[in-house]
Amino acid sequence: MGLKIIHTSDWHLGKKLHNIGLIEEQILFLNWLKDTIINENIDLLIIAGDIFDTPHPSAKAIKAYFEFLNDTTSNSDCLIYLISGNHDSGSFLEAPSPFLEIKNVKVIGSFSSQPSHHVFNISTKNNYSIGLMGFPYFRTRDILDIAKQYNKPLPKNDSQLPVYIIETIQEFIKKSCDHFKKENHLNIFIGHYLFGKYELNGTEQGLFLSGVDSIPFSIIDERLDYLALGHAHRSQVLKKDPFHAIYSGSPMKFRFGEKGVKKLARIIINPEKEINFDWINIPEFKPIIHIDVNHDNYVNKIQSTLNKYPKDIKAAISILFEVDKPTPGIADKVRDLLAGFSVDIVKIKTKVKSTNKELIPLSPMNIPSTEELFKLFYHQKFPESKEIPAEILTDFKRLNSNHDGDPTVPREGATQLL
Ligand SMILES: [Mn+2]
Repeated sequence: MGLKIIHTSDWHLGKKLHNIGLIEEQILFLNWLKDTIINENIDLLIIAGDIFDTPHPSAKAIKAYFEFLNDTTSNSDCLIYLISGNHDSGSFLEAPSPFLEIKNVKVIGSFSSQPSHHVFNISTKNNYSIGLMGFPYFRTRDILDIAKQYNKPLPKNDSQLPVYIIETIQEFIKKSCDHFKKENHLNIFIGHYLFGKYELNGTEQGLFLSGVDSIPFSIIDERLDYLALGHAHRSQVLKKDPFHAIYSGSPMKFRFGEKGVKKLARIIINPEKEINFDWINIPEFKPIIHIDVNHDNYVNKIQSTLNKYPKDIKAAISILFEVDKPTPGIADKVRDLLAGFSVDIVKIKTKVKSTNKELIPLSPMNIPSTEELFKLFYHQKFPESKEIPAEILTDFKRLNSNHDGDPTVPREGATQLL
């Protein structure tokens, strides 16, 4: 039998890719995760922060979250422990705790200076005892509060602050570990920070703790066996010995050009109490595809790229069209072509070959009108053309007048400006 744990993070429910909402695909992920937990008899699910993309998520995102928690715990014996990340509101996540705890869901949303607030010793149905330490995202002032409690005098100058902060975190983790039961088979730290040497995918905000941009592994208490980490969106093993330190990564791609397969981290403790770690690949519910094209290849390249994806999956598309000279109507041609596929068009941009000109010189004494600026910009971008094509200038004027008008009135008639 053994004991099975899944570790995930950075769901960012409710996130948008430019203007494209991703919640439908996020719900597909949640349903898949629920089925995986039920089918694989997972005993414990850990979510290491950034559940939502914003502190006050949409009703649709909140509903998806609660439905997942309810459906999963109603159809399995899985316990769920989660912490808040820097995108979450800790108090918002904690508010429904009286109901969530009935369903075996424990939220550690706020950072407390009391170690006991962060530590849980649990027994699973098959008699494994697990220690869990949940450290939600914290700010420098949270650590300074702890230092004050320990009567640690503040350093004399700011340059010593990073070491002071790190030492305080070390002491706090040590005191928290004192609350673990000795007979625990496994002690897990759940955190949402940058640790050790990590690789970012670019969608995370850097965390800077007064000059400390990452927490070194040297301060990790020897009683911890597994660091279930969130914040970096790329799945990665940072350390395997003497403890595991793993970023599960986000369950779906949020950026064009992001490579690799998205994963869940899985920990299995076998009946001999040995700890094993592996990955579970997550299906791609929303391909995020960027295609570079030109006049000669755009039809073939777009069709052959999109034909590789299953028809029932709605990909998000970005197209960069390289042209020799300004060509009105290209975006419409690309749109017509894409109409044959089930895709969300995030952006279609054109780039004129080899224009590498300097910025428009402007002086604060001589600020041109928006239309003059547009003409300057156009001539800089397309130096070979003498005049702006009438069609483009008309579109620009229409857009510009709409923009200057009432912003609540829908803009009509303007075709896509390239
Ligand atoms: Mn984060």
